[in-house]
Amino acid sequence: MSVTEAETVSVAEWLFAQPALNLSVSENAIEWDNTVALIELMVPGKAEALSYLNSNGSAPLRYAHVVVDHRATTEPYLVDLLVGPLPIQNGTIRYEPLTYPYTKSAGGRVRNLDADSETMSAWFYNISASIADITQELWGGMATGGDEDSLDLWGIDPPWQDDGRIIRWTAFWNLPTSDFDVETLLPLGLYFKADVTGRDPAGWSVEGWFYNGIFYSTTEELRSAFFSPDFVKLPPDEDGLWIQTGQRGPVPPLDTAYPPTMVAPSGSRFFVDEQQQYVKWMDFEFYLGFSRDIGLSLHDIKYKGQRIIYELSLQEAIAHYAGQDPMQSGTAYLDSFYGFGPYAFELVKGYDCPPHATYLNSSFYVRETTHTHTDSICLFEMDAPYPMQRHSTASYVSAAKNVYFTVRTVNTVGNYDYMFSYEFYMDGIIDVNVRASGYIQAAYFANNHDYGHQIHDALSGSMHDHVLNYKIDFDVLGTANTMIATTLVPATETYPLQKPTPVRESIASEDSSRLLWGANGATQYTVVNTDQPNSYGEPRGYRILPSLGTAHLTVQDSSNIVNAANWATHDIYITRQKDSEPRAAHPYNSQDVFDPPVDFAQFFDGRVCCRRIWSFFTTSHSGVQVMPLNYLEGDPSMESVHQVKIEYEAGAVGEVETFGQPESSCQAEWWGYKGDSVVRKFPYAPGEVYYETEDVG
Ligand SMILES: *[C@@H]1O[C@H](CO)[C@@H](O)[C@H](O)[C@H]1NC(C)=O
Ligand SMILES: *[C@@H]1O[C@H](CO)[C@@H](O)[C@H](O)[C@H]1NC(C)=O
Ligand SMILES: *[C@@H]1O[C@H](CO)[C@@H](O)[C@H](O)[C@H]1NC(C)=O
Ligand SMILES: *[C@@H]1O[C@H](CO)[C@@H](O)[C@H](O)[C@H]1NC(C)=O
Ligand SMILES: *[C@@H]1O[C@H](CO)[C@@H](O)[C@H](O)[C@H]1NC(C)=O
Ligand SMILES: [Cu+2]
Repeated sequence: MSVTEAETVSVAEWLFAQPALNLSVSENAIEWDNTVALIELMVPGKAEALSYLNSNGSAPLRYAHVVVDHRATTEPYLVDLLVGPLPIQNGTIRYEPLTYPYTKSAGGRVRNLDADSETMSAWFYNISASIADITQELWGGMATGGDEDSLDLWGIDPPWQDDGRIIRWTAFWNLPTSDFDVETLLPLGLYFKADVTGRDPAGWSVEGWFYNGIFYSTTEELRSAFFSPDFVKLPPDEDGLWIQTGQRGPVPPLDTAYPPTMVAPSGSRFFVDEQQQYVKWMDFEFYLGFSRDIGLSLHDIKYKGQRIIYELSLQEAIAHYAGQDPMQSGTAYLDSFYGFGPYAFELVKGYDCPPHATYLNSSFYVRETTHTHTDSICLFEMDAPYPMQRHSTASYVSAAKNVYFTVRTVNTVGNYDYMFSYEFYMDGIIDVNVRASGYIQAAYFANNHDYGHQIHDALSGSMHDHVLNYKIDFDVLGTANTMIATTLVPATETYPLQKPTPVRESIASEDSSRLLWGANGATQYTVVNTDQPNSYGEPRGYRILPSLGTAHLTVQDSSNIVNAANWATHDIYITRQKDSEPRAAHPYNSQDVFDPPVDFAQFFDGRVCCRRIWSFFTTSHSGVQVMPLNYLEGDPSMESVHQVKIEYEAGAVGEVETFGQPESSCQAEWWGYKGDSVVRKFPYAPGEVYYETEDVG
């Protein structure tokens, strides 16, 4: 799936030999040199790939996707290039701007607002150094960029981009005094606004300061207010035990005994081809992909030998903050800018994944090197703590195990750890869920009461949304899929009793395909293949539903992100599959929020949707499920040997059926099953306990 080591080496060599690119080696590069930011495999078009997968079509030509960080110019830009075909051969190899996947028409280019980050950082330190007397008096420290600093500076992301100006608000933070990564919990409540348009620091200017709800339009104004007798000084947030992890406080009863754990007595019951990145578990099989922008993705997911999903992948994650101060109200991280792939760190065995899990490595390209995160993807089976089905009667009880399979990776982007789990169930369900951990980015408490609860002496929990967007390219039994929305509505006209009537509607146009889950769970969204009915004539399909509470972005018409996250406004989007619309977002959308490389809103251009569709949905700290609907005939729980049927009568088990499951010391004991014990109360017979289970109706 990914580019091979030899391909990466040859592409890099060839790029460095192209005079027009004028590349410098990253290690020695300064802010005015061009560098290679990325070399990855270009994912081939779907039509080509399907022809290869389904018929005897030839393998799609391989191309590299390259990003060049073009800084040897007064208007620095990042440019996406297509390089190939691979392997490199004289005469055929060429590069061209990669433009077709993007809505922005700028030859694959987007401006780079971070080209001068080192100079800008030095310039910001000069500003904070100019008020060192104030920071000394407020917090006993300075931010100068030197080793003696106890304060740090960083600010909003993305910068404000109105009227062609680039405005950055920068905040003061206390540096941690321990080795704990707690800086995002140490805001100090002082901010400055700077116009940093262009590349020349001589043209940059401080536009004001903000402290305790008051805006000062110049440094002199801040200074004279600060040294006036009625200036209100607020306390700092400081590192301490209160934010450091580790055991403290009384140990709960029995906590030092080892907790229950799951074991795999027969070893792993799935197949992994590390070379092909191919996984097979029970009736599911698929391929894993991995990229800088989005980390892990799943491809060609088949169930019982037939493809149901061509691609299942994260598209983007946003963390949009809100608050009274300029840092909170100006922050809306678009995480693929930083990339998920580079932050898929090694997993903690027994904590991130159970002790019996299998691990895979992942790798990513950065600055002419390839880095490998060892054991950063885990795969494991779990026995759910509830059966798939059970039933009790007066003479027998039966139950079937609910064993499911998980592929997991954790990506720590800055202060946040996202745990991405893809779960596969024996009844055909696929559940995608995301959990978040790590340190929050908290707000300074002053005047933030309406936006969060106070959580420490000078700290406020910051109000923010996390919204994640996934692409599911459904291919249920082929590409001719239709999206059906079925809504239950109470009707009175044609029925003698008022009862809900399902109204079925197929989503025919992209104009009407931005959807919400619907009130009271009354709307069912289903992807069906009308050419593939089951034996009752019902089209076989998959239902899409939230598996935990989900939400779209609360903030409307955000001036921070403008058109950069138009994928976050609804719960589910249906669009026709097009090779020119492979992704809902682009890692550099934050660099030009008015005209980002991918403006997802432009995917909805009103053409009548043919019957090839794909869909997105958004979630927040939550999950989404796809579930077979009229897809299977019969009960998949009956296929597994991991069932039990215990026949019993009068307190004794007559027979235990285990359907050929292997003996194991881990197995529970069923011969003691008794059913109800009965004691007669009139006439009272406490010594004559007998066993009889019956329906007491
Ligand atoms: C090539 O890049 C260097 C900086 O690395 C720059 O000084 C030079 O002007 C560039 N040459 C061209 C032709 O753009
Ligand atoms: C596919 O191609 C292979 C090798 O060329 C050939 O042996 C096989 O019969 C072909 N199969 C079909 C279905 O055309
Ligand atoms: C391509 O051509 C150049 C110059 O003619 C030569 O130096 C180089 O070895 C050739 N590379 C390959 C892969 O054939
Ligand atoms: C920061 O201040 C120092 C000392 O005055 C000066 O030499 C340097 O150029 C300044 N840096 C920037 C980026 O303005
Ligand atoms: C992962 O990387 C480590 C260290 O390079 C290597 O020893 C191991 O074999 C790799 N594992 C797999 C599954 O490729
Ligand atoms: Cu959060």
